[in-house]
Amino acid sequence: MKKVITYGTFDLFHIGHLNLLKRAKKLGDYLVVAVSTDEFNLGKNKKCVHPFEERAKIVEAIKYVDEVIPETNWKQKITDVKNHEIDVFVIGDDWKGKFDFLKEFCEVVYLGRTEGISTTEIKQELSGQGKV
Ligand code: C2G
Repeated sequence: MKKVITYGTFDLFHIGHLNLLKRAKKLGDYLVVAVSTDEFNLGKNKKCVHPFEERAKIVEAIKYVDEVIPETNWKQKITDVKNHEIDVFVIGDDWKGKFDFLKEFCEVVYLGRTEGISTTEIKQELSGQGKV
C-alpha cells in the first residue's frame, strides 16, 4: 500500500484545498493529512477562523483523506514519514524546495496551486464587505 502525506492549515476549506487533497490521493492508496494546530499556526503568523478541532473534522470528512494527525511543529515531518511508513510527501508548490530534505526518506512532490483562491483572499473579500 502506497502511503502519501501532506501538511496544511486548511482554514475556511476551499476548492484549492480540495484539489490538492484529490491530487495527493492519486499519488498513492492511503492519504495522511497533518492539520496544523492553532498554536502551530500562530508560529506561521496565521490566525485561523476555524479552530483545529473543526478544521480537522472537515478534512477528515473528505473522501480522499484516510487519516488526520495534528501538525504541532516544524520538526515532525521526518518522524511522521518514518512512523507512518510514508512513500510520498506532497504539498503545494508555494513550498517548492522547502522540504527537499525529506528526499532521503520518501518521494517529494510539489503540486501546482489552484489559481485565484486562498484563505487570505477569502478573508480580505469578507472583511471588505465588513463581514469579518
Ligand atoms: N493550496 C493550493 N492551492 C490554493 C491554496 C492552497 O494548492 N489556492 C494548497 C497549499 O499549497 C497546501 C494546502 O493547500 O499544500 C494547504 O494550504 P494551507 O492551509 O495554506 O497550508 P499552509 O499554511 O501552506 O501549511 O508544514 C507545512 C505547512 O503546514 C503548510
